[in-house]
Amino acid sequence: ARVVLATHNPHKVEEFQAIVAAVRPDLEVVGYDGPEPVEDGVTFAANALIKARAAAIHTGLPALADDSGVAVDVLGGSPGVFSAYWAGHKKDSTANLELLLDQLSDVSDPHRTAQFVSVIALVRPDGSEQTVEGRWPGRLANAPAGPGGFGYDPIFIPDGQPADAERTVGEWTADEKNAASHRARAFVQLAPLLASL
Ligand code: ITT
Repeated sequence: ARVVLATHNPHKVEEFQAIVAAVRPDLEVVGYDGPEPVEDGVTFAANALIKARAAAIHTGLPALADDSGVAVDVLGGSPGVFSAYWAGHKKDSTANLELLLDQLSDVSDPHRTAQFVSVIALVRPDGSEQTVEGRWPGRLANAPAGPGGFGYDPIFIPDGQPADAERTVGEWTADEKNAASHRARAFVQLAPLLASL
């Protein structure tokens, strides 16, 4: 079976290919370079559906789209759906994470909790739609660390690590991230819905 992945973010493409290969190796994921719709939803689910619908209509294939971000508890869930543009209209990951660190400069460790959130939408050519959500709890570091991943990975410390050896996702390998991430947690829930494709 084939699905089109409606994203223009090459890091997401790479992560999806690894996650799908581990969970549904028979599924062929094809890229999408069609027009980018306006993402004006106020929820991850709304934006994921906007992107997946556009790709399903454009290609005639079942389409998947991920809308994701980081939700910081002390900021009431922001940046949330605004994660890609937190520091302005340009998608500048360094500026985004520096602004977020600035905003949290007075917030000490026990209060720096956050979650990565991924909502994946599946839109079939017959118009049927489903969404699943994965959350990855953790907290924000005081300074970026590590060369890996993308976006906010260098400042996100996932829960569940040994206290004396905590690393940001920027310091994790791609395999480690793809086995644990919000995106992987969402995809695991999606896998049964893809059984009929
Ligand atoms: P598409 O809309 O084309 O898929 P995008 O990067 O613009 O690509 P989003 O609108 O969903 O995607 O924005 C997600 C932003 O949230 C992304 O740019 C990162 O800043 C952040 N983000 C999402 N997943 C992340 C991850 O796994 N690691 C670090 N940051 C992440």
